[in-house]
Amino acid sequence: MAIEFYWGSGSPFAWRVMLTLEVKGLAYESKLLEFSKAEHKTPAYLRLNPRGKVPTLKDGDFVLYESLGIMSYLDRKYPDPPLFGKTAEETGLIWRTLAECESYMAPAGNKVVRPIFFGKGLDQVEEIQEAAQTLRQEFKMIDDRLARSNWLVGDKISAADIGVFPLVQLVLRAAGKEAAQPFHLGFLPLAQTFTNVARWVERIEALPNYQRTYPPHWRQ
Ligand SMILES: N[C@@H](CCC(=O)N[C@@H](CS)C(=O)NCC(=O)O)C(=O)O
Repeated sequence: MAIEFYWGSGSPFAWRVMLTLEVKGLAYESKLLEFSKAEHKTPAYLRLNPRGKVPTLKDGDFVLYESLGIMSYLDRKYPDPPLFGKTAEETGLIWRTLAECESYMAPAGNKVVRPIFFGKGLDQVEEIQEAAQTLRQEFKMIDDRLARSNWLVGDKISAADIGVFPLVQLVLRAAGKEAAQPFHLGFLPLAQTFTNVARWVERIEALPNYQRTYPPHWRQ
C-alpha cells in the first residue's frame, strides 16, 4: 500500500517531509490540503491528526504526525540513503541542529514571517526587529558551519539540511515581499549577506526531484 502524505503548500514542516520522501526515492500518494478551505480541520483529517496541522503521513495502517517524528520514522523504515547519520557523533550533531532549528529559528521565523505574509501585527515593530536579529544570528551560525563543509553535518545531505532548509526558504521569501522592506531584515541578496548559505540553497535546489517539492502557490 502506497504511503499517503498529507501536506499544505508553503508549510516548511510539510516541505521537510516531502524532501525526505524525494531524497529517499519513495513512492507516495500526495494529499494536498487547502488551508483556505480548512481541509486540515475536517473530521476525517482530525481523526488522522487531532492537532489539525500538516504534515501527516500514513504508511499502511500506521499514521504519524509531527515532521521530525515522520522524518526519523522514514529513515528507520527506509534506510537508503541514511539521513540521520552514519556514526553516533553524526546522529548527535544532526539532532542538535534540528533541535536548534525548532528552538530558535522556527519561533523567530514565525514572528517575522507571519506579519509579512498575512499583514496582521506589522505594527509590532520592536518584536519583529528582535526576532529578525535572532534569525540573523541563526543564519550566521549555519553560514559558519557551511564555510567548512557543503552540508550542515557530515559529507552528505542529512536530515539536518532537510529540516532547516524549508525554514530558510520561508524567511527568504518573506524578506523579498514589499511589506518586509521597511524592516531592513538584512537577508537579501543572500549571495552577499550569507554567502555559504546561498551556495547551500543552490545545492539543495539542484537535487533531482527538488522541483516537485517546491510549494505550488509560490509559483503563482
Ligand atoms: N511541529 C509541527 C508543526 C506543524 C505546523 O505548525 N503546521 C502548520 C503549517 S506550517 C499548520 O498545519 N497550521 C495549521 C493550523 O495550525 O491550523 C510539525 O513539525 O509537524
